[in-house]
Amino acid sequence: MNSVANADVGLIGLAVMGENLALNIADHGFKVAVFNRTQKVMQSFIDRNPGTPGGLVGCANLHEFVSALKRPRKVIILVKAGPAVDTVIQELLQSGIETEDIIIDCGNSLWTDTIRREKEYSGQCRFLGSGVSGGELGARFGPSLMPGGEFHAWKQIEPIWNSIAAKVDVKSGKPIENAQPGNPVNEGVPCTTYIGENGAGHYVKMVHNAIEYVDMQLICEAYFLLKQSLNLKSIELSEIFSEWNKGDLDSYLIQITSDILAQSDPFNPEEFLVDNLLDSAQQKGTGKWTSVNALDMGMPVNSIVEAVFARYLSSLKNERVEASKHLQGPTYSYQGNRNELVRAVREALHCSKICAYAQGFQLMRQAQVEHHWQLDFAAIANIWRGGCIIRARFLQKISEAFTRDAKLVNLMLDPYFNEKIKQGQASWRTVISVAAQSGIAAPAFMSALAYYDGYRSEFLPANLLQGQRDYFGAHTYERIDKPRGTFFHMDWSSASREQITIDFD
Ligand code: NBP
Repeated sequence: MNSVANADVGLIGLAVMGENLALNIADHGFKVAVFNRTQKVMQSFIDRNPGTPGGLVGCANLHEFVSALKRPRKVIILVKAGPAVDTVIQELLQSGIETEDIIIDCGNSLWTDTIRREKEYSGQCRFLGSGVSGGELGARFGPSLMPGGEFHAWKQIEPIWNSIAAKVDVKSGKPIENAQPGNPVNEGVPCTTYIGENGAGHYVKMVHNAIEYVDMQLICEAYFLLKQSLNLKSIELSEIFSEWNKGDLDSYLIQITSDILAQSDPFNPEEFLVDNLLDSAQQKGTGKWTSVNALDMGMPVNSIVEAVFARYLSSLKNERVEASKHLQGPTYSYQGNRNELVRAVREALHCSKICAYAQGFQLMRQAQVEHHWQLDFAAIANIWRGGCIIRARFLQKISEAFTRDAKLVNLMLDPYFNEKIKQGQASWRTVISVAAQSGIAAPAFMSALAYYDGYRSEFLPANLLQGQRDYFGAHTYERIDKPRGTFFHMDWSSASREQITIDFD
């Protein structure tokens, strides 16, 4: 039993993320009190980790845990997102947590839950929601941290967040990745910043995850297109991705893709592991939440939604196996130059990726209006440069774009990205045509191009759509030669077909 209140911070939930984050914090010299519902998990954690620089204090119950913390107490919760978070908060409030104490939910909570919790627990504690990205390794050696909530509460945890976050090099913006247990990275710019009030941190983390979905799906489509069209072996594909990682596409996801593709199968060492993995993907919900939110707000995040659907379609494995016996595809097979297709797929990947990020940032722009947040998009891109799964050279360019113009309406309109799409779009279209002719599904590539072509079109066929809606449902229409907000209806059923102006007042 620990009776001295000398721990700098407390952490509840010692599964993968909690365990690693606690060690990261302790490595930076902070004393961490830890608690886990299942006691033997906590005890095993303490036993396995003696002598961390800051020190760990194992607590047998929440009263002991709360008593171990310096005031104002700072408690990180890293339990399964959902009802467990409320259970833990309620238990903390019954165990001595006071008004000035700060509870930080670092799980993948739905941002609307964070907004609700901030209100619900107001006056009982100060509540923050912080996105944590980077998985297990990020938590251990430097994640990207996206905190939201009451600003003064954030200032209290800022020194810890700055210490434990991933760091990027001041000049190049590249992640500094040489942390070791007990020897963390301390120099460089921390990948964390105050995001905004109430649920802003969790919202931005959710969009980060959704962009991650598209990034992964695009890479998978690039892999599959090259594999199918050129009949390449996994090791050849690994070399291609490794080469791509030296240019504009330099990123953690491209790097791990190359590594995965080079891995031999432990069961069959003559074969590659990836060729023996089931083509059925799961998901945990952040991509779906983003898609639902985008639909609610009326924002066209085509590629994000397609990336979620692609996982759903992949999971219909049995149906697909059956359908493959009945549904005919084309007989076309690519006969062109190998290197040209490799180059074109790289361009297609780059252009589609620009569209995916454009959609994510466009969505956040709309969300800040709805929720009265003031999001700093350059800062958000900055903190995604290191620690998180989507870390990439590309993020530096996004940061520069929003630094040039903080009010940039769409990333594709930034001169740098505009030029990149201009350079790559012929190849992008070629790749999509190869995919379509070959019968290879490439939903993220295709939806990204549709987004690009739709967004850059002064005219879309929604004029006809207005006519159709008015014809069958008297939904009215606006005209190009009248001010916006002036509505008309055609009396389609009568012989005279008179047009009347509708006054909605
Ligand atoms: P899990 O999401 O698997 O949650 C397991 C932890 O929650 C255990 O410590 C468990 O305690 C505790 N817990 C549960 Br379940 N119900 C509880 C309750 N009612 N009261 C107290 N504790 C309870 O752990 P994780 O994968 O480490 O993720 C933690 C959070 O971080 C999640 O929100 C996750 O979405 C998020 N996240 C995860 C990753 C990742 O890569 N895994 C990345 C980024 C964010 P027990 O030991 O007693 O069962």
